[in-house]
Amino acid sequence: MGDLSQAREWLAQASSVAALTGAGISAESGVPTFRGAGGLWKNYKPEELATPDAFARDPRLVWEWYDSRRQLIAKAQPNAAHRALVEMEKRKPRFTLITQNVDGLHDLAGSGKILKLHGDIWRMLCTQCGANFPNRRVPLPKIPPHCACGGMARPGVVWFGEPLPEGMMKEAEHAVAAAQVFLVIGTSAVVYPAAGLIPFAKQAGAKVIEINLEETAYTATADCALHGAAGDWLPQLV
Ligand code: BV8
Ligand code: ZN
Repeated sequence: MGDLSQAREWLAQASSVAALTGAGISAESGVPTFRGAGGLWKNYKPEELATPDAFARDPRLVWEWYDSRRQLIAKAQPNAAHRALVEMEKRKPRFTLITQNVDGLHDLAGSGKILKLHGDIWRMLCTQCGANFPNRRVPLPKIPPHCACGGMARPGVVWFGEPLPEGMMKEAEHAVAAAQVFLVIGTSAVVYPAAGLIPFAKQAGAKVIEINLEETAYTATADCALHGAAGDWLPQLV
């Protein structure tokens, strides 16, 4: 399983590093995780609301959920874990941050190269003209919000059942294949194809270091599993 000193050694020797983050890295910033105890949306499961069908059926309800998340995220600051990854990016010749999160905290922390597998809660897509535009209004003055063309806008995120942005997984796979170390931070590793990057990294020969509060399906195959908070472990790793 290895431990902190082993992980630090692998990381120190690596010239190319990739990292996959999930909701757990933003937990210490006060942003509730998807499946954790403080569950994002009490009455509904994210898998029921974060879908095209839910939006087609009740755009107002889905937008009320996203607006409440935007209001919460707007008050959140990056934490020591986000900042440790910014530091790592500065020190490594090659560093690629791959995130499942849509909260924008990696951008706020100062990360440069970020592959946003699941989109961005601070962007909107027009259902009519297809425009993809930033919108940081909190709270939204009108729900559902509309595009300048008059069309109804949807959140700029990838819902369940929707494909990831074109070429995104290919770019993530290239980064993982080139990495000597693959950090997997704060993800329950249940959402695909994102979670598929973990076995992909193993097969590509990278050392997989998992940092999580709980065991996941990939803890056993990790080269090193650091059990605990990302905000505690990551600064010790850098
Ligand atoms: C697709 C954006 C195909 C929206 C999100 C059956 C089996 C396998 C797969 C499927 C299946 N049925 C359907 C699928 C596919 C589906 C999927 O994987 N479903 C899962 C639920 C089974 N995937 C999809 O639909 C994807 N698309 O497959 O398209 C396709 C191809 C071509 C053409 C058409 C279609 C799209 C998936 C993207 C969904 N969108 N988010 C939004 O945010 O509103 S996913 C959502 O879950 C978030 O992005 C979130 O990040 C992500 C994953 O969750 P985690 O980040 O891991 O968060 P979670 O709460 O689960 O875990 C947090 C972890 O952190 C925990 O382990 C906790 O212990 C730990 N933690 C907590 N605090 C800390 C900590 N760790 C460290 N420190 C701490 N302080
Ligand atoms: Zn439009």
